[in-house]
This record gives sequence, structure tokens and C-alpha cells, in this order.
Amino acid sequence: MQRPVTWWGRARNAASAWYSWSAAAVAASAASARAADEVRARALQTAPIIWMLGKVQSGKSSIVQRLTGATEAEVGEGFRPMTRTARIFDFPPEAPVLRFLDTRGLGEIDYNPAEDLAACEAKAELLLVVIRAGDPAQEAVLEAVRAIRARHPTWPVVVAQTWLHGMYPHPPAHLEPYPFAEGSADRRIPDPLARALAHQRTLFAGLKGSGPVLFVPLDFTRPDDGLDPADYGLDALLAALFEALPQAVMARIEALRADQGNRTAAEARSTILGYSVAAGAVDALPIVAIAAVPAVQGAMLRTLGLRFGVEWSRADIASLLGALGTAALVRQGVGFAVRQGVKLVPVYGQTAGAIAASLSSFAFTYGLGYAACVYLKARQGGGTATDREIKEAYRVALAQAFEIFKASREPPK
Ligand SMILES: Nc1nc2c(ncn2[C@@H]2O[C@H](COP(=O)(O)OP(=O)(O)OP(=O)(O)O)[C@@H](O)[C@H]2O)c(=O)[nH]1
Ligand SMILES: [Mg+2]
Repeated sequence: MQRPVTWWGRARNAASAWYSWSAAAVAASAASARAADEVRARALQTAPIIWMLGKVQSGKSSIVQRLTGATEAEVGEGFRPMTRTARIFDFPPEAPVLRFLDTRGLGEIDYNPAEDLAACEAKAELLLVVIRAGDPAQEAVLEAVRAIRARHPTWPVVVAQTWLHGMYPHPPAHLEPYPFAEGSADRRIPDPLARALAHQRTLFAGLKGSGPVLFVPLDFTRPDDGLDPADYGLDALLAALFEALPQAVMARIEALRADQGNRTAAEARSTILGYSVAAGAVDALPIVAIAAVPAVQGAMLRTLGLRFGVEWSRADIASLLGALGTAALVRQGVGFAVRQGVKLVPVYGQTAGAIAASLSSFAFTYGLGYAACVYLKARQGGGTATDREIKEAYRVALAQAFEIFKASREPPK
């Protein structure tokens, strides 16, 4: 068969590949297990790294949790040793969208960042410094930041000043509206806290390099601490990241955090996103190792099945695809992709056709993932989802996918 040359032809091809993808892809779990390994390896090569520097118990994991939407347990158990002095949290583990590097023992050991730099500098996008507002002794952290910025003067630095309420008068209560906007000296801020925050800013004053240095006071408490809200300062942190990070990286954070209006899939959200990014990359990049988009989708369905404790049978696959797979639905998706695709300005020398193909692979995988969650949830409870429910989940997710894709491609700031 001749390869389609037009961009709409490629988009349609990607869609029909998805549509005609056979149940065997999933049923043959050895193949999808292999695809799963390849997806993970490939995702690891492209996922951006956020490098966190902070003393023990300064609040690093709490920040990771809020940024990714992961649970405390996922973050707690998710860190793996990477170098002698750093651990890494890949999220989601099966197809990482983001990676967080956590430097261990700052302030306790004589830290030399050379090894960690070598391990992560190609993908690091940001230094996220985490210091308790009430802790003025930050020499070890500063030394590490200085050494890293000496090598990468353009890397942005975001300094999270945590544990605010440790310096509130009794009884502690957060100030609303948030008075800690960059550089502001709001009179409502208790004196000792205002002084402590200002002192910490002076510590970074002499930092060399051209990358921005932004400060974000915050207090990420546990619900049972009784301080409302438990994620005080989160909006300010996201705003600082928005300023400091490339749009493509910020889009990943936003997509991980997004509420898809689908509670069933909330837990599986990051998994679906990870595989969809991988599926989109298959068409965007010349990836030889991953055979095709359907293999990635097969791996995704398998992982989702494991999450819901449901083993896919051929009948399951047939009934999921049956619910989705009217030709009209696929046409609708392709039409959408095509219309959206032409509006996307090619970057990195991509052609409009490559974008449309990449977009449709991303979006179909994303939609399929959410539809599968509805199917699996019902199966888990011993019931069956109606075709309407499955289609609805697919449609909502498809629309969301286009938004995510567009956001990730806005021109660099
Ligand atoms: N009040 C308050 N408590 C926080 C804040 N950040 C974290 N905590 C709490 O402080 C403890 C340690 O927080 P983590 O986020 O685990 O800190 P960490 O830097 O990852 O700690 P290590 O991994 O042990 O180095 C936990 O009990 C958190 O709930 C904060 O901003 N304010
Ligand atoms: Mg931690």
C-alpha cells in the first residue's frame, strides 16, 4: 500500500490504525509487556527533570505530591536511588511524564553535585529549592545551588519557603488573601515571619547567573493539622513555575493535575497521560524501537487492567471497541484532529502532517484510556457499563486531549 502523502491522510491512517487494532494486541500480553518496557525506557529519555534541593524534612515530598496529584504513599514509595547522593521519583512510574530528583542529606554530608549533575543535567529544567521559613541555616543548600548555577547559569531557581505556620502567632491561621506576592511587604504578615522570609531572600541575593530566582512562601499541611487550606500557596507556586518553566513542561504539570471530571479515572489519570504522550511521540519522532501506536495502547490497557484488578479477555476488548467503534465516532475524532491540527504552528521543523498524526495518536490513546476506565470500573463491580457511558467518557477525554496538546505547543516565552 502506498504511504499517504497528505497530512489528513496520515491523520486518518493513525485513526484507522487505532480503530482496526485487534484484540490480539492486548490478549498477547507478552507483546504488550515488551511494549511497556519500551514505552517506559523512551519516556525516561524525554521526561523533564525538576531538581529539588532541601534539607531533610523541609517539605520536598509534600510539594511533589501537590504538583503531580500523586498520593502521599505513591510519592513516599516512589523514590528510587539514582546516584550515591540522589533519589528520583518518576511519575507515573510506567510511562513517566515528569521526574523529580531529590538530593539527600544536604546539611548532613559534604555534598558535591558533580555526580548528580552528570546524571541529570541533560534533562533538568529547574532547581526547586525547599527551605523551612523558620530555618536560617541554609549554607549547605546554598553551596549546592551556587555550584550548580556556576555550571548552568540560565537554569531558573524557585525557592519554596515552607512551614509558614510555624511562625504564626497562636492560634495559627492562614492570611487570606495570600499576602506573599513576590517582593511585597504586606503589613498583615507577622513581624518575625516577614523578617525570616526577607533574610532568606538576601541569602540568594548574590547568586550568579541569568536565570530567574523566584520565592514562594507556602504551607502544605496535612488535613488533620486543621489549617485551612491544606495547600496554602499552591497557586503562587504554580504561577512561579509558569514563569520559570518552558511551556511544554508546564503543560505536563497542568495535565497531571487536571480534573477530568471523571472520578472513576482519577487514579489512572497519570497512567493514561503517560501512555498518550508516548503514543503521540511515536508519530512525532522517528522511533524505531516502539513498533506502533497500537502496541502502546495495548500496553496501556494492560496496565489499566492491572490497576483495576481486571484481566482483559477478548470478549472485553471486543465489547469496549464495540461501544466506541462506530465509524462515525472515529470520523468525528479525525475531523477534530484535522481541524485542530492545521491551527497548530509547526515547530522543530515538523510538518503539519506530522503534527496531525501525533495529535491524533495522542488524543485517541487518551480517549481510549478514559473509556477503558469506565469499562473496567463497571467490570470490577461485577456490572457492565453502557455504551453511552463509555462513549461519553471518550468524548470528554478527546476534547481534553486537544487542549493538553495545544497547551504543550504554545511558542516559547
Ligand atoms: N506545616 C507544614 N508542614 C509541612 C510542610 N511541608 C511538609 N510538611 C510536613 O512535614 C513533614 C515532612 O515533609 P516532607 O514533604 O516529607 O519533607 P521531605 O523534605 O520530603 O522530607 P525527607 O524526604 O525526609 O527529606 C510531613 O509530615 C509533612 O506533612 C509545610 O509547608 N508546612
Ligand atoms: Mg521526601
